[in-house]
Amino acid sequence: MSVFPKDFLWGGATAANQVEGAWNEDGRGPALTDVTTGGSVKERRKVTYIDKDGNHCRMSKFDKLPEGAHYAVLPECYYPNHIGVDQYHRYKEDIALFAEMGFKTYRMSISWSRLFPNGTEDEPNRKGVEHYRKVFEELRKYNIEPLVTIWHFDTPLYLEEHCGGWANRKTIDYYLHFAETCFREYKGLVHYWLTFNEINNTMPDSFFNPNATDETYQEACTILHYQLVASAKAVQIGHAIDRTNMIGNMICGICYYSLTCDPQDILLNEHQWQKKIYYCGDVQCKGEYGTYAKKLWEDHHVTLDITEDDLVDLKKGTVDMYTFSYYMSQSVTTHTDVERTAGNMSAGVKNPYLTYSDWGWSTDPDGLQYYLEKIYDRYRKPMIIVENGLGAYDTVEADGSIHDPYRIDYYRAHIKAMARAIEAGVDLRGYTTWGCIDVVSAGTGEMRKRYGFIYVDMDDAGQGTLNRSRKDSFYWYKKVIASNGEDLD
Ligand code: BGP
Repeated sequence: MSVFPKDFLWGGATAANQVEGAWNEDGRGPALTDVTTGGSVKERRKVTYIDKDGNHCRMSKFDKLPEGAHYAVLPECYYPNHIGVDQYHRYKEDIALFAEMGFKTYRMSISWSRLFPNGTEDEPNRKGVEHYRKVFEELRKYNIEPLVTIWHFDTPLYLEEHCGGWANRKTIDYYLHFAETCFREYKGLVHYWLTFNEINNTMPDSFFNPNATDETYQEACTILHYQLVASAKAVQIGHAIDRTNMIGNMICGICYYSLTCDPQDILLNEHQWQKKIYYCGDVQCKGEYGTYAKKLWEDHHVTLDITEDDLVDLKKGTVDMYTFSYYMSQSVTTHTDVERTAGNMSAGVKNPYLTYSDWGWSTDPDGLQYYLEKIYDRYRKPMIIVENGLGAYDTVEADGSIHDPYRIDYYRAHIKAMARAIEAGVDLRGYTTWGCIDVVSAGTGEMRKRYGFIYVDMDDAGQGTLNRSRKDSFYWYKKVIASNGEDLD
């Protein structure tokens, strides 16, 4: 007998900006991802703009737009998100492939600027609204439950450039208007919602950078506070519109370890969990900031614009379920004589018990079990793993087949870890693997960092037919779903 509940939500996940393409079609406005170039594990993606003297320039996505400059699509640059994998036009074909694998759910996001091109309009762009309605209806045709992320790293560029983005409290209202439109328009079609993708990853430059300045902390904590309030208010609106809605948070779930048993390392590790994992999770699940948050603000001289109403909203807007992405664990230490790793999102201390991907991400299924057990015990809310997967190079054989045993091994080990966590009492309700179809990498902008069960013929320079084909893992996952997680061979 399978340990997975009989209605377990097996499926896959993507995000609008990484799959849709059609970046300027049918009235869609641009998002920051549309002025972000491709990159690689060694060379970071860049955001492009024209400065006040008319020069074409590039900067890191965490830098601020200089005075007098404006974001711009430059003719000499390639922007992979403009094409994505063309799912905007090929959603029927993709959904048919998901259905062939037996998906019970498909996690996707709604592009904010497809509904509200600038983010500030009163009325939504009907073509955008109708597009997603057709997608949800297509999913329902196959009994695939949509699991929808409202915000997946794609604030409209206009809001970023002209309204101060998330550093401005007013953005909460724009977001809520967008969220409310989604809840109303898709009532009855969608029941599972996530308010913000990887909310704790929004400002990695402070929370993930040990050398961040107080000023960066001030900005990061402000942005996070506004997003946390927006999330809590969205939960309340979503429930008021349809009380059967299951609304979750979404945390970038890295499992942190202390590298040694030096008590200083143990403390450092605990503080790491507080700052990076509990900070948002506690607000979204318990309705208030943890005690350590106040210490963090004090240490970095942060003064937050928290109103009495905010405190009430945070309390009232706790989520129904805890969802998270899980790719890797990371180790921390106060010691300096240690081996380090390099990679996007993963620069840190090397754990000698683990292997690392070509992008420097550790493979650690036990870390997933640990994370599930630890977090479930903390919040006692249903959980869904909404991202997990291995970014790898795939080779297309002469006959068109793609053999990806490394991906199957990765998933097998993680599904076994999920089963152990369920046996230990965790209320795990679903699993959507990341990039069930190859997508543009969020971190590096590459196509060759592939996650999919479905291969997409497209390279890093935008060359390819965009044709879809099934990898070996496609047939394997189909068996896993058909056996409700029992047949992992
Ligand atoms: C998460 C994001 C996804 C996704 C994934 C893999 O942080 O929510 O959008 O892309 O990471 O990361 P990458 O694309 O950098 O391999």
